[in-house]
Amino acid sequence: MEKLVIIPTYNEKENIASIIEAVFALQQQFHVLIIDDGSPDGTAEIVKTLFSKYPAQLFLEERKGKSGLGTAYIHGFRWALAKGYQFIFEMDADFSHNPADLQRLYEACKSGAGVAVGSRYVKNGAVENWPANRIALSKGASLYTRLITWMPVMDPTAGFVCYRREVLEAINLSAIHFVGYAFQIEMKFAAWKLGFVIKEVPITFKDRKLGDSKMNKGIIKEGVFGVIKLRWLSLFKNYRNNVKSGDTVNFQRQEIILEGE
Ligand SMILES: Nc1nc2c(ncn2[C@@H]2O[C@H](COP(=O)(O)OP(=O)(O)OP(=O)(O)O)[C@@H](O)[C@H]2O)c(=O)[nH]1
Ligand SMILES: [Mg+2]
Repeated sequence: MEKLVIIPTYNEKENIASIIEAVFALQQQFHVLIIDDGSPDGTAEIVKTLFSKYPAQLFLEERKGKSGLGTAYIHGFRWALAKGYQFIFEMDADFSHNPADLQRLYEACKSGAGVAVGSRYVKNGAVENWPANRIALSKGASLYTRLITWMPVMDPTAGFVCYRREVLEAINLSAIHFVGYAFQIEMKFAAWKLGFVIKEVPITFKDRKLGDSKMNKGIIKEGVFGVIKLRWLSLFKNYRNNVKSGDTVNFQRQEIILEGE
């Protein structure tokens, strides 16, 4: 199996079983890894009840306490690389991302992109049911990130992403600084700085219907200062060299870029 969808969870008991079923109902075959941070609502227990139905496709990593989305994904990336997956996806548990779009992200990476981003802010992308203040915050964050970093990505905070394994191998995951929205920005920034092709695939993002948002002021603050920090590090501290892993993946990277041209 080559495709793994990583879903980080914290108190998602209303969504977790149906999001897992929705991925396994797709025509393309995906494996699913849930990274649960000791959700007090019993999310992990619900995942375990599905093990007997999907013994070879469903996996769970349990961490002790809520440690943030970024570190959950880093944990998942390491797990995925160790198991040999070729295409590694990020997706939320709350149905903001439509599982059917996983196939379109996969196609984009398969046809040459190093990173495929499910994007709200390209032509044919959309946001449904979000209050005006959330849209303003999200669009403002995208504009702000582009102005400061010059990274050519219209939806830099997007959390619906497919990475080719070569991209995750090329990044020194221990050097990633951030855990919230800034984590999503930094992963794309690192991939871009290392020369990978990032392709945006239009998606319709829907507000969660069930469960509570984990968005907070700390996450926004990290984003505001994090973007400036990334720019600073890349201007004066050789960000690219620091975020590059020591592995000999340069050859593979060039191969992907050529494919994407
Ligand atoms: N493992 C883990 N998962 C988390 C943590 N924080 C959030 N998540 C999960 O990450 C995904 C995105 O979190 P959300 O609360 O939906 O954040 P958001 O999409 O930015 O905000 P909303 O649009 O308001 O829902 C969901 O699947 C959450 O359960 C965390 O600290 N650890
Ligand atoms: Mg959400």
